[in-house]
Amino acid sequence: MIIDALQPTADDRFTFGLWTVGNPGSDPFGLAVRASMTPTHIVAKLAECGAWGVNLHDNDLVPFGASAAERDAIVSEFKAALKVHGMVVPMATTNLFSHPCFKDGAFTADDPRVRAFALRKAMDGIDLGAELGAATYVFWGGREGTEVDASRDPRTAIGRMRDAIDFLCDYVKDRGYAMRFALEAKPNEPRGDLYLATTGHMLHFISTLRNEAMVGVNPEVAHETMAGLSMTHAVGQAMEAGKLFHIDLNGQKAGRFDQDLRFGSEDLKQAFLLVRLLEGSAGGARYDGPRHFDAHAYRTEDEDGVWEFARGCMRTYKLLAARAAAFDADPEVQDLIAERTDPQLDPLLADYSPQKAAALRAVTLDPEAIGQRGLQRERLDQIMTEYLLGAR
Ligand code: GLT
Ligand code: MN
Ligand code: MN
Repeated sequence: MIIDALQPTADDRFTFGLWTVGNPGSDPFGLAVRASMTPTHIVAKLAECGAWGVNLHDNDLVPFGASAAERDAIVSEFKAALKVHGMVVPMATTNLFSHPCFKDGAFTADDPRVRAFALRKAMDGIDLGAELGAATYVFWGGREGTEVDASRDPRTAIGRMRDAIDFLCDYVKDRGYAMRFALEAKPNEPRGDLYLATTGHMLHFISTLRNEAMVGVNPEVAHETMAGLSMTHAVGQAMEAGKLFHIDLNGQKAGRFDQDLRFGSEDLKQAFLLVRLLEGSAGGARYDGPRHFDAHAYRTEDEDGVWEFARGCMRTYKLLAARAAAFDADPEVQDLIAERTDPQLDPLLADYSPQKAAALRAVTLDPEAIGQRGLQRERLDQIMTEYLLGAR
């Protein structure tokens, strides 16, 4: 039997949201181009494509305003489908952006009734996530921003955000759920400016929480790229801090609206470097969480195109992982990126002491000679390009 090395397996931990493959293609200028699919149909088709799991917002599964009995019936039908198709729900989240009551924020809204409703909705969503076995709960504050900064002191907004996240952390602990939170940043859209605009903003915000240990980040390729930043650097900082709890993979051109395109469909080099980092092929620790594709098919597609899109995300990830492994196993690459060590200098460069400061001052250093040295980055980057193009 020939095993297709690109066929996804459960070990790949590939996931899609109900809202991603289920996206009917409507946009601010046009109507839906695809019929909506039931959650159970999506589960069956994702399983067929080789995905490991499916993620959801509360209202992707249970319509807003459903009665308790309706909710329970929907959830038990969904759980049955998960079981039949061997799928898991690793992540859940709350829709705190669609309903008109959230038009000026949810957790950061000025009206205490809105904040109360948002907390209640999030608690219900957490219960739903726990029931489905989700170990990660995402918070994307789509409406947590403003167009009219005169209306709210940003410090007030941040403080309210902190109160809400800490409140919900305590709720999770009180309920005894094995669940961690992952906060997702975005610079703008749908608001003019969102508070907590980048993964870097989020990492600092998390350090101010009472429940810091159970909160990490969910960086998204499109959102960091919209901010003109390097996703690879954002993810690297999160990993170094032990805070990469989840990740949203997709494709995005800089300087545009949130495109949420198929993973790897734009900026292949950035995608390669990101996968290389996540897979640890350059030597660092490997990310062991879900690889979630927060993306949707082009508006040109019918349902077949949607599954082509889903398979494409996973296939490209695996191709990039294989290309990164080959790149990092190449002796020429290893030679070019070999760490330079210096037994005399290295111990002096961390953990200050007056003796080390004095020793540093005594070392002979020749900045002119150092400045003349070529670093062969052209060679390294060209080799990477050739791996990406299949020439090596
Ligand atoms: C929405 C958003 C995504 C978030 C989802 C989680 S909702 O689709 O564009 O980036 O990850 O709330
Ligand atoms: Mn996202
Ligand atoms: Mn996005």
